[in-house]
Amino acid sequence: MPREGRNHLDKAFVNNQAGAFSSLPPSLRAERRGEIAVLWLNRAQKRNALDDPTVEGIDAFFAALPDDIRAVVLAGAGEHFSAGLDLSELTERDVIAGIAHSSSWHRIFDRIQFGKVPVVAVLHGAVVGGGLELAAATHIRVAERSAYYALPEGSRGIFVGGGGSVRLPPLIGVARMMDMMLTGHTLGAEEGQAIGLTQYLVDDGDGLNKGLELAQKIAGNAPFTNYAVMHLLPRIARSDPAAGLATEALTAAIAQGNEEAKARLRAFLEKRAPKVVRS
Ligand code: 1HE
Repeated sequence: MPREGRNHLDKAFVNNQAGAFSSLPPSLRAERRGEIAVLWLNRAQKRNALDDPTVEGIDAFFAALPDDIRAVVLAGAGEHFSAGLDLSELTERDVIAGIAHSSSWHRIFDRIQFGKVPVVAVLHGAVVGGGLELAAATHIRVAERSAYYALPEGSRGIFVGGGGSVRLPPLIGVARMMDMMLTGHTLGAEEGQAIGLTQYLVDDGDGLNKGLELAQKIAGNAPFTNYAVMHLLPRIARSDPAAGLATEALTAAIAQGNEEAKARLRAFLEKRAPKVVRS
């Protein structure tokens, strides 16, 4: 699909309509696909640079996500996913204002990572600075081959401020992050896929469909399992092993005691549920 066509994909565009999504700034656009919400960074003329209204709009979108939405796809309009922080907003901030700004990104990106439903990011073109930090707060990352990743903070005289120093090392490693920040080294889509930054790599133009397909699968899971994967798995993984195993045992017990789990297990045993298929 031509990139320009992506802005006009869905005639059922429901942004800002009653009962749908929160009111959004023009730099964002939301649409509903059944149980899936698609949130577009919609500021292509500025390469989806993240200015304050956009980041606050992301906050509002995730804060007021309708209860029947089971997964979100996050994508960028135009040629790039996001050029990161809007650099034109930086010049006037003093230290205290800078701390408040970074803290607000932390709160908002936490709302994505530890929110109501899993988020699938579809990445293409530049995924830079705060754009990469935003992608790191999502749960599944799909890259199109055009995607590349950069942390140009070093050359700009700034530092990551959207949680990158916490979320990126587990994905790409401290050494690689240091290299990207110190030398401006960029990672290509294939490299990002090889190191596990993205879970899927697809051809240019196929990212949205792949993201929607994955979101649909996620939406079909038991809500408690999705919750536990989002909220408990990353915390268990970071905890000491004894506490982690105790939390895992509790989580497993809660999950299997759930009526939905019992119904799903019965469906498999009675041959009404699909088998595992090799993907
Ligand atoms: C911007 C921004 C931006 C583009 N803030 N306005 N991020 C960066 O250091 C990346 C800076 N951007 C770029 O390197 C390039 O724009 C791209 C490689 C992403 C795309 O290049 P290209 O040739 O497609 O676009 P362009 O011609 O450079 O930019 C088009 C317009 O977008 C232009 O404005 P115009 O008014 O002249 O048309 C650019 O000024 C504008 N634009 N990127 C503001 N980032 C929480 S801390 C996070 C810290 C960071 O994110 S640091 C990384 C900052």
